[in-house]
Amino acid sequence: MKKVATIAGSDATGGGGLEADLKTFQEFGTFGLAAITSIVTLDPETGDHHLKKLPTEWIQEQLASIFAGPIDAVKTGLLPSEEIIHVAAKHLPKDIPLLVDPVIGGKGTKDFIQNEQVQALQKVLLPHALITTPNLREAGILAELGDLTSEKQMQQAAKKIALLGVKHVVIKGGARFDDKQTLDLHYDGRNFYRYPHPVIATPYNHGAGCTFAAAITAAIAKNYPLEQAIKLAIAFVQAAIASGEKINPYVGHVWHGAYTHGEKRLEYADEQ
Ligand code: PXL
Repeated sequence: MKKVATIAGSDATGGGGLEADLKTFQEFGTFGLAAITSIVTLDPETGDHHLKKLPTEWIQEQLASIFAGPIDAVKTGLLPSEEIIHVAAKHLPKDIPLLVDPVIGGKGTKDFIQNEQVQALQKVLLPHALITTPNLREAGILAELGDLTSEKQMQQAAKKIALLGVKHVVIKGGARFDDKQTLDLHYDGRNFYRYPHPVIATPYNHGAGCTFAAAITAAIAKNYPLEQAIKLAIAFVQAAIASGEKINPYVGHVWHGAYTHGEKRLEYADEQ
């Protein structure tokens, strides 16, 4: 069985972060391992998110545990300090496909990382990555181009990000400049590949970005060619968004099980 590892924050409410990663890895029939960098909690009184970073030594020990055996692909998510980014870069074996999901903020959260951490991602981690999957906003920040408002600007951002050393840039279009139709854009250092698809209208889409990145990582571990991995990840996330669930008064999450279990799901048992 393929082994897939994530180095990410815990989203206590279970939609994004390493919860999304592990659930997605499982759905892909892979074995998931995880190192927790931080914990994101939700204040039930206000809906505010709070971030708690774990001590670097604890992260180091988790990384040593993960890489005690062979791993087929690795994903990084929220790495909330420069020190943590350095530790991750140092302990990641260089011969394993690495996907860097450059988590800067979450939906409805304040930014988790600031300029110094963005610089560390650019200099320390992205040069070792096979793939990075920024959303539109993260792509604008990583490329230092500000808000991206057109496909042309997405292309410019992808080119600038590729200059950091990462081989494939996949920008997640989301619903930021068109609420009906969205575009995921892949740049491999030479050509652009377009993946247009309809936006699914629902407020319950927290965790979509993490899930997309985790799906690509698991597919890469299973030796899917990247184009197939991206197509499969889009279908997987579309199913997850279509089955989104309200989880608390503030937020609703994608359901990571939808693609594989959607039709077989025992709705009746849920109602008991
Ligand atoms: O979806 C971005 C994200 C990533 N990682 C963690 C999160 C979130 C969003 O809330 O909590 C840990």
